[in-house]
This record gives sequence, C-alpha cells and structure tokens, in this order.
Amino acid sequence: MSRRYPPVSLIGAPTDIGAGDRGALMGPDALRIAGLGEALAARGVDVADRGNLDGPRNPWLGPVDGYRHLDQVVAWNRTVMEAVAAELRDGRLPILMGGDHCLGIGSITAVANHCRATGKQLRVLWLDAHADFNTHEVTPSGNIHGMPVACLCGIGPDVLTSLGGSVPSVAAAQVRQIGIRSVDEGEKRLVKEHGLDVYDMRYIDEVGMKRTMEEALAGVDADTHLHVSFDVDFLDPSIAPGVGTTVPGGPNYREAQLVMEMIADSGRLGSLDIVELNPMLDTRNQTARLAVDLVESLFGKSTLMRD
Ligand code: HAR
Ligand code: MN
Ligand code: MN
Ligand code: MN
Repeated sequence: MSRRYPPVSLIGAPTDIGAGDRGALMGPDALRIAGLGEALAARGVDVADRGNLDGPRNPWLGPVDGYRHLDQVVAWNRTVMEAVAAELRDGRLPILMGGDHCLGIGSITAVANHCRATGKQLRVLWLDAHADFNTHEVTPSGNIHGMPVACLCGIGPDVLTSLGGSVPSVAAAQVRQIGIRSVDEGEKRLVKEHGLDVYDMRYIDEVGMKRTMEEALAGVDADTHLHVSFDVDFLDPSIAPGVGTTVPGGPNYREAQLVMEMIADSGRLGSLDIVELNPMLDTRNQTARLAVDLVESLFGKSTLMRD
C-alpha cells in the first residue's frame, strides 16, 4: 500500500496576472478535468477541492516602474497566502493550482510562516526552466512571474517582500532550483550574488538527475517541510507544450518521473504549487494530464516496487 499522506486540499487560483501570455487562469480547471483530485483519491489520499479563489481581473497593461499589475499581483498573493495558511493550520497538505508563478510568493510565504510557527525546517524545491529572480530594475518584461524567488528572498517591492510579516520570507539557502535553462543577464548577477543553489540543465546533463536530486534533498529529515513549486515549463516542451514560456532542453519524461519519485521517497512533501499551465497553448489537455501523472508519482504511485 502507498505511504500515508496528510489530507490534501486543492486550491484554485485562476489568474494570469503575473504572466506574459493570457491563459494560465484556466489552469485550475484544466487540472481538474485531467483528473487531479480523482488521481489522488485513487491513491488513497483524502482530497478536498476548495474551489477557486477570487481576485482582480487582468487589465493587461504595460509595466509601471518595472512592474506589470503590481496591485493585482499583491491582491492575488494575499488571498493565496491566507488560503494556504488556513489549510496548513488544519494539518492539511495544500496544492495550489495556478495560475502563473507569481502566486508562489503568497503560497511559499504561508508555508514559511507555518514552518516558523511549528519549528519545522523549510526546504523549497523550485522546478522551473527559469530562475524567477528578476527585479523591477533588471526585468526584461515587467512580468512578476519572473520575480517570485527574489521577492521571497527579500528582494522586491515591500508590498510583496513583507507580505507575511517576516522579511525575508525565505533564506536563499533554503531554496534549490532544478531544471534551470533560461536566466536573463541582470538576473544571473543577482542569482550569483545571493548564492542561490541552482542545478541547471548543464549540471543535470553532467551528473545526471539521480545525483542532482540526492544533492537537492541532502539534509532533508523528519523535521523538514518540503515545498515543491512545480512550474510546468520545467518539463521539456516536446512533452509539455501547454505553457507560455517554453524553453527547449528540459527534463524528459523519465527524468521528471525520477524527480517526483525521489521527492516521494523522502516522505517529507508538505505543500505543492502547480503553476504556469496554460490550456490555451496546450493540445488536448496533454500537459495537464502529464502534470497529473507526475503528481501521482509525487504521491508515491511509481514506488510500488519498493513498498
Ligand atoms: N525571465 C523572463 C522574465 O522575467 C521570463 C520569465 C518567465 N517566467 C516564468 N516563470 N514562466 O518561470 O520576463
Ligand atoms: Mn504541518
Ligand atoms: Mn516559474
Ligand atoms: Mn518558468
């Protein structure tokens, strides 16, 4: 039988407020239609779908002082933070269904505060093609989905860095980035300056996914709360076309499965974001179905040989 998991709450955040393409607002329903809740329930997980959060519409405007839609991004992230915090307080495992990756700010801020309150060590695994470490000064786009890791680490507008009361929400040393293959010039300098642990595709090519994940999970123990922030553009676009910002050369199906399996084996998964899925750009919901398949492995589906 599969490992026991805490009860799971699905939280939909239907917005593309931080993205450079419209469409990620349909992500939550695409994941539901692909059977996310049913797949977890079939694994013996107790699942409740909390429905969709509400927030401002996307006015689709240009950057102001280097940010697009900052006020609306703040509103969505406050709502996400409160929803995630409530589930964690109830001893549940929140799955945030985005929506674009700017929502990682609210989600992970809630998780970090929960860890502070309960004395858990936080480890964030950021699965992404992008480092998401831009600031309003260096961003090429003004899109805030390119900035959440910087905001979480205390670099960004006060309204976002201080969302949860403690600044920074997260220390760079708590974050491991995996699958990175697109970092902007100014962003590169910041990533180095802040000593972020980046397992980029070059590293994965050289040492393999197994060793990469062993290193990313090193030190995870019974006191660790693992948060997985799964940007679907982490995956190679040949298997996951339904995202706004595809970057070639990502993990293939087997590599992605291994990532999920090794996280499942750690037994410490405490919360999850599934973000950047854009059904407008998908083919027959294939990317949503792949995301569901991978989440099943994250919940131990492929470890039957070892139980
Ligand atoms: N780095 C680019 C920017 O900041 C593109 C960011 C794309 N971000 C996401 N999330 N899809 O990872 O504009
Ligand atoms: Mn807890
Ligand atoms: Mn991202
Ligand atoms: Mn990305």
